[in-house]
Amino acid sequence: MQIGIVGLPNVGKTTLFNALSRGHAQVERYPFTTIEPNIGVVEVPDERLERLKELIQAQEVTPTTVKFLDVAGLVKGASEGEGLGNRFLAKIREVEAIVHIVRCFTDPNIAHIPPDLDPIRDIEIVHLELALADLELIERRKKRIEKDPRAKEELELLGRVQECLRQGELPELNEKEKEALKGYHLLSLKPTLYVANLGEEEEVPEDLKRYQPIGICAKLESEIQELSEQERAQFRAAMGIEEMGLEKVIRESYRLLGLVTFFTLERKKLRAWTLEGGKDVREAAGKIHSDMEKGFIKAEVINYSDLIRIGSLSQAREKGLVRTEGKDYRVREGDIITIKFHLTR
Ligand SMILES: Nc1nc2c(ncn2[C@@H]2O[C@H](COP(=O)(O)OP(=O)(O)OP(=O)(O)O)[C@@H](O)[C@H]2O)c(=O)[nH]1
Ligand SMILES: [Mg+2]
Repeated sequence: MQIGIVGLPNVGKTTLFNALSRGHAQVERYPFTTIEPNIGVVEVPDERLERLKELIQAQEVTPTTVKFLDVAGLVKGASEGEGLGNRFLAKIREVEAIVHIVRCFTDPNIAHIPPDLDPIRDIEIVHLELALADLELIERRKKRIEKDPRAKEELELLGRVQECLRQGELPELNEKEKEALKGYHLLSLKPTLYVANLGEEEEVPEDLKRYQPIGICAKLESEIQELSEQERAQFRAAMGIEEMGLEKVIRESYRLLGLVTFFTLERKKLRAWTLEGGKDVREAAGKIHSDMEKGFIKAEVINYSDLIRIGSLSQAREKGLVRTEGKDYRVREGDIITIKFHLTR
């Protein structure tokens, strides 16, 4: 799972990236600091792991992870190769979702292009560049298939998408159409989470709320990540912070992508995994090991909420709450799964 961080130059993309990944990618007060993309593996915070660990006396706990990609800033004209535009756009095509960060903090020492602060305009600049890049791609594809009688449906669909993007709108698509467009990796259609990068004292501006952004202070978040775990806990308690902005970003990305978390427990090793929503338990097995998917026999499943309610695995078994499920069972959020499989050679 890869999530790309996009936005204008110098808005705090790398700062957010570093905070998320506890990394030390270069952050500078001038634009176009990031040239080559930074990739970071981010652990997904999940308080259920702590509770499960206690309850089943796990000795080792491994959270699930998601990859974040931090790329060069986008400017007007990027779709035509302005700035580091092209390179940026090609990288973003590969991601499953976008975190679009918009600058809301004021700091005269940190250049902003364009110079004044206008978050809505900034979002629209990015949208426009993404749409232009998509339109170009659609145009090329249409040319290639326009004489093919079998491609009539595809042509129609592309025409409709094109019309919407030209109007600055997003097309309404049914599942079949979404599927048909998947191979295009259209930037405008990627699920997007907006993040308002605020100054320490600021709130999300009223007019920005239509994008339902998560407000964070990237600089502060990255500084807090530098603290030891203990210091961090103290800081949070003192400030009364229940959930860090970063945790919200990760949680919301999950929701946006329709991802579910499932757990496995093997010889006192507790582990969380990520699965696309709607997938069945055999595909879940494949996340763990391809052999498990190939040789899948059945799965034993109990949901986290049931286990916590009952309080122990053995009692849950006695009460028949640990179910046996076949390959078509659709994995639910928080399922704890044991896969039974045979080795196929
Ligand atoms: N005051 C303030 N400064 C910030 C905040 N977030 C980032 N900055 C500063 O803004 C500057 C740019 O931050 P970066 O994270 O490098 O921005 P970027 O979007 O990755 O920039 P490019 O890679 O050049 O496109 C740095 O000097 C940061 O310290 C914030 O929340 N408040
Ligand atoms: Mg950067």
